[in-house]
Amino acid sequence: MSRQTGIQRERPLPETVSTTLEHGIAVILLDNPPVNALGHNLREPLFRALEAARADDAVKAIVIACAGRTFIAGADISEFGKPPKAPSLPDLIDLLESIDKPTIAAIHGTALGGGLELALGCHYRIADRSAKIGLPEVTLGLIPGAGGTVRLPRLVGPEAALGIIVSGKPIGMDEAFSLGAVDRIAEGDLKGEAISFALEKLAENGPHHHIRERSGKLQVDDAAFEAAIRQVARKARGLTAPVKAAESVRNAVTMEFGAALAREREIFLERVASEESAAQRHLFFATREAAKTKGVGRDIEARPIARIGVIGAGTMGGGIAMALANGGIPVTILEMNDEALARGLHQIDRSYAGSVARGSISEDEKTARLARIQGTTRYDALAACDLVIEAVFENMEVKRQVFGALDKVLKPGAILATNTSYLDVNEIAAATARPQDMVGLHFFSPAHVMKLLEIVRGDRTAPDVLATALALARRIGKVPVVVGVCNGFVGNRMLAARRQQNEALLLEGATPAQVDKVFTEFGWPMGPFQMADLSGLDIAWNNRKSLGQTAPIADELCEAGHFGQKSGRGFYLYEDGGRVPVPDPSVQALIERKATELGIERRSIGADEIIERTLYPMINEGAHILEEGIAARASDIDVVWVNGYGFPVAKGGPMFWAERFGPAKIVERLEHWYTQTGNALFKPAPLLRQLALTGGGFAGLA
Ligand code: 3H9
Repeated sequence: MSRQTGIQRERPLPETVSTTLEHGIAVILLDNPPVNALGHNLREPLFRALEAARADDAVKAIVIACAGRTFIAGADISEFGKPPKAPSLPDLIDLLESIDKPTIAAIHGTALGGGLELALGCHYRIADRSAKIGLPEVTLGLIPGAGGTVRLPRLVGPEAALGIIVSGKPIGMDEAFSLGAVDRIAEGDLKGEAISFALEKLAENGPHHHIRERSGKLQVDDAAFEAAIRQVARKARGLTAPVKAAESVRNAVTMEFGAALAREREIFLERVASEESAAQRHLFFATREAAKTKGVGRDIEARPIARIGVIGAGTMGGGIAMALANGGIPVTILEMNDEALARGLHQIDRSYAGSVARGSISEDEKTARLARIQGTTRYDALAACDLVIEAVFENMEVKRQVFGALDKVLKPGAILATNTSYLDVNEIAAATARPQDMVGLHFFSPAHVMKLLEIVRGDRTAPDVLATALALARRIGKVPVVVGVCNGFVGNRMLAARRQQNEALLLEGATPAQVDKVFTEFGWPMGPFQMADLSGLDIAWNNRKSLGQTAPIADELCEAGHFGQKSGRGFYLYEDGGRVPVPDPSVQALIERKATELGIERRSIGADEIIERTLYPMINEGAHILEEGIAARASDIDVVWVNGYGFPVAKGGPMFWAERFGPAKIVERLEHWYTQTGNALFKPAPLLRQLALTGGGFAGLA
């Protein structure tokens, strides 16, 4: 029998929270779609429901459960940075901890961030076998702010808590149960089992301890724990949140409960106000927005994809095949002849063997992934594929031939995709009788590692083809951004603008090490010359030759056999086959000689100038891309750069950074360089000018 509690009858609760009473157990059900985020609209009625249940003598125990697809996925991220509204999440947890009746969180889906913290305010946790729990706050530039860093160590031990908190990665139920984070795994009806669990606990007649009263697990091996904390700082890559989160976990061990909690709150509020967190929160929403595309609503159904063909088993084709196989999709990979095919398959095998050796996958997983990849040298073997991705040489004629051949063998409705990184997708589509089925799928190398997938929408690409590409990206764990057709699309087009001044800076007085240092100090993982050495100078050289372009310094380096890391010399010297770049006097001599030959007088170049001549043109190009509608939103550009090119996460992407840094300052310096050089690269884009005048953000202009 279930009945509404008396208190609820007197004053009906808002829709997000309802309470029912079953066998003396109050089940407080939260229903705040889509993910039960703990916004004020949920906190306030939940507070009242808990107070009511605490006061109601008919209530012997309390179960907190959620409707919909998941338990609480955390605080409502969109509320951060706005004036706080009571009750806060810590208020709610304080209230929970004032309740002596057994309180039980019934978890399904994902209990994340504030959701898990609320569950840690309960005496007990029961969870569905498929549930996950975690504290992902560091991925938003935050630390848990409602007791996560203080309570979790008491529940699972400081070392395990540290790992969960600084990685931000959710854990599954086997691990959660063995650590003691959940008390029971439900195998069937979660709500029913939670009520039975509550009745069991009542029958045991207590005592029921809140986590704040438990300290048995707080002992640590000091040296090992401190070493683990130092390791966090080393791996943080310039991000503050993981370091601060680790500090807070240490406080949980060294400070008394209340003091540690108060300090956690202080750090949390500092983090909420930080630029780093603003940038990461921006990226959270930007990533989700990027997956939404005009004309591709929920009503557009994706085409079914059971097998995918990949043309070309080189670095790119092999990487794409692995990305698909890793996502569980059977792949047929086509090469021109048996020898090239064997070479490609061998490379895939070696790459997986490397993953096994590093411990990132098991031998069984390697076998399973390899079993999903079949090789062929015959186009008709692709007849059963639902999608074929071409990853052959970047030459329009070659591509047109490939798609002409595919057109003949593929079934109606199969999708044709090109991995071209700059060619005109519309022109390739014109080589087929089905341009509506054609799309660009631009993966980034190494394709099985890099998260970004630029989905290039041709003039005639059908909406359900785009829906399929978006669904595929999700299935294989990529971050998709839909872009329009232009040379280089979003990423490579802006990269070309960023690169244009590199050699000029060297000729005018900078050194490769100086330029690279400015980049790494900005937060990039490496600078452009280290990057060139890593990817191989010969590749760009061949590209230049095929396009009739030259680069005075890089061309001569290549002629002298400086191909980068692989040859031990590039813009830098790499001693004993190592990867540490050492400035090379012979390269410096070459730069100086070239400057003299070209009549350029060398001078001292500062960090600001390097930023102004590399980063600003790239932002300017981003503004042109927006003007032309190649990207739908400035935030899409940010998603491209963070996921495909290593733009520092802490700065939120080039367009977000530009908005925060000051468009007026950027326009002023672009104008300066335009006047100095007459180079169109520096001519401020009208949209950027407009932003400089009006302030606000790119989104407001659109
Ligand atoms: C925190 O808790 C701080 C506390 O320690 C302290 C507080 C004092 N807020 O991802 P999806 C939206 S920090 C607001 O596509 P999925 C999302 O934007 C928080 N909105 O679904 C999207 O909206 P739309 C710690 C949120 O099934 C829609 O929900 N928690 C939030 O692929 C669907 O999202 C986290 O960091 C939120 N918290 O994945 C968890 N979460 O449809 C963040 C989602 O308009 N969330 N939205 O585009 C996630 O990781 C995933 O959303 C989840 C579901 C795994 C839950």
